[in-house]
Amino acid sequence: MINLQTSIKTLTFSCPFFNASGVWCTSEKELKEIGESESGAIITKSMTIKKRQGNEEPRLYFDNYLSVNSMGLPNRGYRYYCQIASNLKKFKKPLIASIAGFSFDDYLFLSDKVEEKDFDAIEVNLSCPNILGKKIFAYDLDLSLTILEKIRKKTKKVLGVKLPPYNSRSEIEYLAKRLVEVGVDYASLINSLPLSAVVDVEKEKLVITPNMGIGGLGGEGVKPVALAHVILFRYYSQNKLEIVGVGGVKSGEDVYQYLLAGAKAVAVGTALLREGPKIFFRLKKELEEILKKKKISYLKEKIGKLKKI
Ligand code: RRO
Repeated sequence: MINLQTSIKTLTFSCPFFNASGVWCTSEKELKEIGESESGAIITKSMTIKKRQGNEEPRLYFDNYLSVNSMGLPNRGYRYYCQIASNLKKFKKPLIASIAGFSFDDYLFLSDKVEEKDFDAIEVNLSCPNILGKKIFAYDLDLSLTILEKIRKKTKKVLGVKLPPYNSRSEIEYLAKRLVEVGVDYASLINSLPLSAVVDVEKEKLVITPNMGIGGLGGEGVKPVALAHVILFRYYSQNKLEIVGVGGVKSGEDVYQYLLAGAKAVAVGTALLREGPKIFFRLKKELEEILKKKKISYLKEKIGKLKKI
């Protein structure tokens, strides 16, 4: 028997993968389908205070390699997710509330509201790339840290943060150290790559409409960027910050790469859009096959065990 169990603080994942927030997690029906699958956890679409229709369509494109989206935070509002949380507990897997605000106060309000409910963790999404006129919060490092510090003081739940890609080691070093000091338990690395465009050659058009057709990139091209973030955040936090790897996971091999790099689990976005929740069954089989070949019984033993170059 191969044991795929991993954990982040009090969250135990029977399989080291789950849906990336935003994919297959907006309605109760979708969230239940994630619950019924081999996914190791359930995370909601980032919820805002008021329900949102999101940006105009077409706002999502995907193919065999990539996705680009400018969804604009369509979600049912926090009341809906708080109401259905108890119905999702029966799946006996970690239930994570992703929250997204437009101001400092929004984040505090939302974290208070989900605190009272059956969620096991709060993931603070500071990296939505698609709200025109709003900067990505997480590019203001000190503002982000202040938000997280305030939430940390109020919540007993596991606290995570979803971050965007950065382009300097010094920012990552500063953030990784300060996130540990603030008491953030884990970081989900990384949100989609902002400011991306995909052209349809047949139609001679961009594939999505909102925000001049420019949105967040997902898929296999993102994986090397995300892996570098996993490695650097682990290094600069002296392995104290737990990591969920996000970007381009579509096979058991990809999952294994992220775990070697130090992630405790991975979240699946673009490939989940393509295949639906049955993808988790395939990922499990592929991961077990890799471990069998390598004669490893406990996946946990391999976390962070990338060999020196
Ligand atoms: O809804 C979105 O446009 C969106 C969000 Br909140 C996010 O965090 N990442 C993304 O690629 N799209």
